[in-house]
Amino acid sequence: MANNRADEVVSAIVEGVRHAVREKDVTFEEYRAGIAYLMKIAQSGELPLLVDLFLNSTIVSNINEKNAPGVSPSDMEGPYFIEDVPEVDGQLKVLDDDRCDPLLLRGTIRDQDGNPLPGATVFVWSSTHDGKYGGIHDELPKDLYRGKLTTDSAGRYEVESRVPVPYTIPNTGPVGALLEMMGRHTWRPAHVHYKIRHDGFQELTTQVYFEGGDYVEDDCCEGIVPPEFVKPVIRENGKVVLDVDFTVQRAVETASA
Ligand code: MBD
Ligand code: FE
Repeated sequence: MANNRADEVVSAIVEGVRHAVREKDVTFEEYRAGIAYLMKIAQSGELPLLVDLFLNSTIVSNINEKNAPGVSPSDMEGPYFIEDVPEVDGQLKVLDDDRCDPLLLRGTIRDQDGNPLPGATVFVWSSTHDGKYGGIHDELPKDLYRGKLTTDSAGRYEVESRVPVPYTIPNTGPVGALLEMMGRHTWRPAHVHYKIRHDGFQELTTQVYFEGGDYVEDDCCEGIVPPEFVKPVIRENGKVVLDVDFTVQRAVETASA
């Protein structure tokens, strides 16, 4: 059976590309070079990076436009989320030689009415100081700066990691070559990724940043950077504390006959 949605979306994408080809009078040589580039991207494994770089923030804007009042803003998932990660309790695995300060991630997950949500799942992940993600790059272990937490009876989560730093997205492959050709940099601000799940609620994927940090306002991924998730650097007993509460939205009931 024909899929109307597929036809609608793909036709609109093709129309958008056609518009660009006409407007920029793209030559046949450029068109062939574009195809060769896409082949190279696919072979390099950087296809998710390329697409997220240009489009993840647009998907996120669509989501945020539909948020009910008070619901936390979404931000890019990025290419490095891993579903299958161990449950952690209190401490994420960090690199032995990590000279960054300890970072305490903590906060409360709530519904739209402010009720705390016990038993919610909170995925957190962040990169090494040189922009590598556990389970993705350089055969780093999957649970390096990455884990899955469950909120306690008061809807709270808490785990220790390390303060992330700004870093360049992978820039030695075809994505880096393209950005360089375009005269654009490859830096992302320091960030921590979160994904929150709870039965009966919409999944929330977002990121938290540091106030005054480099590239917060000049993200190579044209990030969303929700203002409420740009947090001051607060220290407590030698640890930086990111105290972040999230409000998730009840799932829309699907109409039944
Ligand atoms: C990242 O680490 C990231 O978070 C995003 C959104 C894109 C590329 C690399
Ligand atoms: Fe990231």
